[in-house]
This record gives sequence, C-alpha cells and structure tokens, in this order.
Amino acid sequence: MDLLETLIVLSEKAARIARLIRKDEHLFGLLVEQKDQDHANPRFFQDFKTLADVLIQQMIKHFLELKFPGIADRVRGEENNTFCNTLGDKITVDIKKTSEETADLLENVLNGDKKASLLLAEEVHRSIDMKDVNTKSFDDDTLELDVNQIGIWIDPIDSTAEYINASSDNSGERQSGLNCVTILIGVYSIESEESIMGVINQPFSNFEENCWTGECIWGVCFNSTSLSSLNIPATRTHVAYLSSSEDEDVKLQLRNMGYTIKEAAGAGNKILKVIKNQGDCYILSKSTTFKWDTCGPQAILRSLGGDIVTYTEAVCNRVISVKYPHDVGCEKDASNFGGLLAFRITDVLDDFVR
Ligand code: 2IP
Ligand code: CA
Repeated sequence: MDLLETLIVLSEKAARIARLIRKDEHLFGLLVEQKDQDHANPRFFQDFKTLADVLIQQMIKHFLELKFPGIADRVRGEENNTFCNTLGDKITVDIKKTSEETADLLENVLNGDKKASLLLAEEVHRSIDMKDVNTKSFDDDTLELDVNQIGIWIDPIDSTAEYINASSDNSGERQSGLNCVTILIGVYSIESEESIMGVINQPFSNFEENCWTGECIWGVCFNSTSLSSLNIPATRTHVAYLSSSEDEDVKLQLRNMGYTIKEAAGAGNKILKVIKNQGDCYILSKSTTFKWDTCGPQAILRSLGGDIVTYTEAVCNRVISVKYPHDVGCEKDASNFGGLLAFRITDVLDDFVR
C-alpha cells in the first residue's frame, strides 16, 4: 500500500499549499488581484490561479517520480506545466531538488516576486507524513499492485471558482464556498481502464477558531480488495446533487421521481456528498467533467459498492461505467462524454435503469 500512502501524503501537501495561498495575505492578494484592480494586469489573476494549479500538479508528479521512478510519464492532470508570465516569457514550472532552486524558478514566473516564491517553495518542500493527515490509516499491506500497469489523473484544485472567490470564513451550509474545494487524485488500471484507487482531500472541511483544517478520504477497489477510509453505512436520502447549470427538464424529471434537488459547486465535491451518504446521487446530463474530475472519486465510490456510470446511457437502460482509456489526451477527449450518474447504493441505479 506504499502507493496509497504516498498519494494520501501528497494530497495533504497539496492541501497545505492551497490553504497557504488563501491564508497568507501576500499570496491571497495575488490570487484575487483582478477583483481589486479592474484594469491592472488583466492576465495576472488568471495566471496566479493557474500557477497554483500547475505547482500542485507538478509537486505531486515530482514526489511520485522520486518514490516510483518512471511513473511520471503516466501521471496526467488538468494543467500542463508550460507557463507564461505577464511579460509573455514561457517558463516550464518544475520542482527542483531544493527549496532554494524551486524558489528561483518560481521567481521567474512571478515576475521577481521573491516573497511569494519563497513561501510557495518552502511549502512544496516541507516534509510531512501520514500522521500529519486527518484520515483513517490502514494496516493492510497485501495489495499487489504493479505500478507499471497504472495511470494517474490529478485535479490539483477542483472548484477553482470557489477557491478564488469564496469569503474566507464561510462555514455555514456548504453548497458553495471554500468547503467545495477538493484535491482529486485517481489511479486507474491501464489494462481494465477502471479506476482502482482514489484520494479526495478537502483542504477546507472545518472552520474553527479562525482557522481551516482539512480531511482526506480514500478508497481502493482492486481485484478482491475493497477498502475505504469511510465506514458510514449508506441509507436512502432521496436527495440528488446537481450543478447549478443543470437543465430544467432534468430537474423536473428528478422531482417527479421523488428526489429533493440540491445544488452544489464542484464535481469532486458533489461526488463526495454521495460518498458521505448526504445524497443518493450526483446527476450531470452534460459532458462538462473530465477524467481528472472523476477518476479518484469513482474509485472511492466503487470501494463502497457504488459507481459512476454514463448518464445518457443509463436513461436508455444501459449501464456503462466511466472508464479511463490510457490513450486519451489531456483536452477534449478526456471529457466524460454523456454526463454522469454517481451513486453508492445500487437501488439508486435501479431508479434510472429499468
Ligand atoms: C470544474 C468544477 C466546476 C464543475 C465542473 C468542473 O472543475 O468542479 O465546479 O461545475 O464540472 O469541471 P459545477 O460546479 O457546475 O458542477 P475546475 O474547478 O477544476 O475547473
Ligand atoms: Ca475540476
């Protein structure tokens, strides 16, 4: 289970970077720059958000490669690491051997902002381990997983709009805001194309004494092994989670089926609601999520007896699990074509497939 432990710890490093950027005044200023200065550096806002994403993705890739040499070629994510600063210089964001070297590279991307570069590099290189993560540990080391036969999808920050725009203390009813932000890491089998291991780190899960703490949830569903950090038994809630942009006719149909509809931001966040049995399903009728949004969360659902299937097929009575072909590219063809139906209890699937 070396791989699982590594992914959990790396998701926590990612969560710490995400929290640092929101907490540190200087870094947060860069993240929200455009909100205060309508005309100054219109690209900068977008660029710093992208830098946070790229940095987290590269950090995970870098430390995975150190632990499992050769794996980096099979690790992909939402971002690519060639980055343009505001002066139009192309820079490849990479993690270097030392914090100082990484800071130097970041300084180039950040137009000489030494303070920001040092803060970020220090967090990237900070050493942490399993005991620093709010999750359930495991003692099963019998999982035989050949790391040469797997691929990995990363969404470094899912629900980026909430990450940038949410106020910092929104800890109320969690349909929007920082709580919806997740870091998603998923492992799939190259041979079966199924998601087999997943980690969801929610960096802003709990707000107490003016401080956010996180939570990490994981699951493994491979050969005869089904393991998860969650042991909450599932019961029917008759709640369906949807995107706020979902079509009215889909909403109507669900209401007619007896579902209460709740809207929440973030694809990863909505699947997490189903994983935690706060809803029966997450329905998306459009092809607007990608492999990096679903690979990790799907493995956790599968480890708990659920799955994610293609929505437009399910409503035509065909059950087709979302798969992860190794040869898909990082852009359009990585989309989950035909939408999603994510569920934990098989009875829920029976509501749609008759
Ligand atoms: C987005 C994000 C959005 C979601 C969209 C994802 O990923 O999770 O919130 O839309 O599907 O691809 P919605 O919230 O309407 O479900 P990202 O934030 O990484 O771009
Ligand atoms: Ca996403």
